[in-house]
Amino acid sequence: MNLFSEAKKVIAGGVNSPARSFSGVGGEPLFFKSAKGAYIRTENGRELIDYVGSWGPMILGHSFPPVLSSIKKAIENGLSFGAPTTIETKLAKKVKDFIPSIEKLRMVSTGTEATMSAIRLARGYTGRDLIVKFEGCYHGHVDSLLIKAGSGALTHGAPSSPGIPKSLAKNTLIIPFNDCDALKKIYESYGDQIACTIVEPIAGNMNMIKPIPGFLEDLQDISKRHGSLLIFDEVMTGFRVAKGGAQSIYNIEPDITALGKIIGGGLPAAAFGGKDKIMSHLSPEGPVYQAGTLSGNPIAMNAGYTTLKHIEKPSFFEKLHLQSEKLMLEMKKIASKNNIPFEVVYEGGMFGFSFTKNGPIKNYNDIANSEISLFKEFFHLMLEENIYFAPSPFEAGFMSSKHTEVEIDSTLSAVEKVFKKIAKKSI
Ligand code: KE4
Repeated sequence: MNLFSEAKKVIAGGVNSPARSFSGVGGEPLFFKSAKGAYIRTENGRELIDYVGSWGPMILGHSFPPVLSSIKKAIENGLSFGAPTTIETKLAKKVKDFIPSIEKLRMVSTGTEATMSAIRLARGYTGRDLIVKFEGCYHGHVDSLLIKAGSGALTHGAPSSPGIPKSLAKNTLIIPFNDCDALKKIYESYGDQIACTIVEPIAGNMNMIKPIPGFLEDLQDISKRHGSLLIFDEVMTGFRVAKGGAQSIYNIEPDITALGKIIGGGLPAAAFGGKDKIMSHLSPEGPVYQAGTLSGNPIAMNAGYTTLKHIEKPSFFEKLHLQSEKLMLEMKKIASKNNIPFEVVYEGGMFGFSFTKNGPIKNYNDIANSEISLFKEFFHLMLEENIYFAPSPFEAGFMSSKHTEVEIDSTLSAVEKVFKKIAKKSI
């Protein structure tokens, strides 16, 4: 029985999220049955080394025993009360320890809810309607953020999906990532109408792209000067690139931070938080409404709390960074030995690689103009070697503490084999 055809009979597109559909690489999506540590097992019994990690949450590896036991213990007391529990306070305090710019937070269930609520809060707090986002950054499927660059540069955005009213889209201004001039121009034109700028401080949805020196600092200064809020979407980078997220690496203090993925330890949980003077505008204290039946779900809170407890030692991220560094630099070495155009980026437990002759990617156009077909070929050849990278050239890769020398070395020997095959074909 074909699992995908079965799924397509009852689930739209056969998947509950397009990112897992393999539409970015061709072919049919894999169906998984179980996962442990750095390994994930398909329904038909293949065991793969997993560098997707459920798109980020599995930083301790799959089925991390202390997380599983904290969940088992919590479910004995019930699943959901729709009322406050002490574990929500415990996790919120732990998040504040990790990310000091957060004085108060609000738990939600998905990263989309976190960013959607953060921009509503920014609009409510400033009384302004316009928001600025960057081409290629993804913040979840929020109407105001599923917007692509309009016709000319620096113009009002256009919906990147049907179903989003143009009247809403025009309130979102789009500029290229890492473009400080465009940022200055857009604030010169609209500064006093801009409620917030939202950015992935290290972009992870157009492959992995780091901010160029000065970009985030300019963003912080210009936001402050115009009284608009700076929102860091750290749903992916939070607790991933460093204990304190990207903001701790670049020493920037955003007004609001959105978090997700790792904060739930693999269960549905996310959050947004920032200065108390901003967060106090949220209902029931303030007028900005935001709510959620399963927000702060105690099972998810326990999974998230146990996860953060096991990644809080500085040595955790020092080691994770070395693992990512070894994989990326060795892959680059093998690629150049085979004259394959290949660029790599990495920070903490996150990495990206692309096939391009044009040097490091700095924005969406760079990755869009990279050799996408070569990526697809590489992806499938590596899958044949039982190595599972993200099924899209626009996604990032995720290392876990369970990817030891063994997994990294077998990945690299697979890369040797595959790059040789690709090089031979191109002669
Ligand atoms: P969710 O609503 O999917 O929990 O989070 C949305 C989101 C917000 N912000 C950033 C920076 C994100 O990366 C995401 C979601 N990331 C994608 C992968 N690039 C999740 C995978 C999927 O959509 O299935």
